Amino acid sequence: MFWWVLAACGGGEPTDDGSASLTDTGPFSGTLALSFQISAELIEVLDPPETAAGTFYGSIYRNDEVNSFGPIEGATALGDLEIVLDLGSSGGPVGPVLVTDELPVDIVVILGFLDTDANHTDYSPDSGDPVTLPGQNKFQVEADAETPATVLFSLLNP
Ligand SMILES: [Ca+2]
Repeated sequence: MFWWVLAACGGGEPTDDGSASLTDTGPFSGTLALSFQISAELIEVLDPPETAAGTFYGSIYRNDEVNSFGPIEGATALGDLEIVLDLGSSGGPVGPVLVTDELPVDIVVILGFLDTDANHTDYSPDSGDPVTLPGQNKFQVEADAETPATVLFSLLNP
């Protein structure tokens, strides 16, 4: 019910099996094992009948391509995420639900939204969709390791 997609414009090169590989990863790379969490307080203010369930649409960026508002102009995602989630009534954390493909050893930021009303048209959140904030979703990718990472929704898109 979920899959991992490398960004088509992420500097990858097609390989024989049709997948893509990062060209600037170098010899050191690692993965993140992603879990997801939303606060119970945020669940309470969701617009009924919406629940903390839906499809998460997001992207992974290098920390130096993100400011406190989001990706900077010209930022290139290391990869995109599309994951069906149900965080229940407690808000989780739920997971790990996905292990990413190899990422460069760097601090990365996961930005995205939970489309609780299943109405996205251009991979953008509309009013009331839970979103992740840059400052709370930075993760260090460790070399040759699968590092646990919990993505937190902490705001409803205004
Ligand atoms: Ca939506």
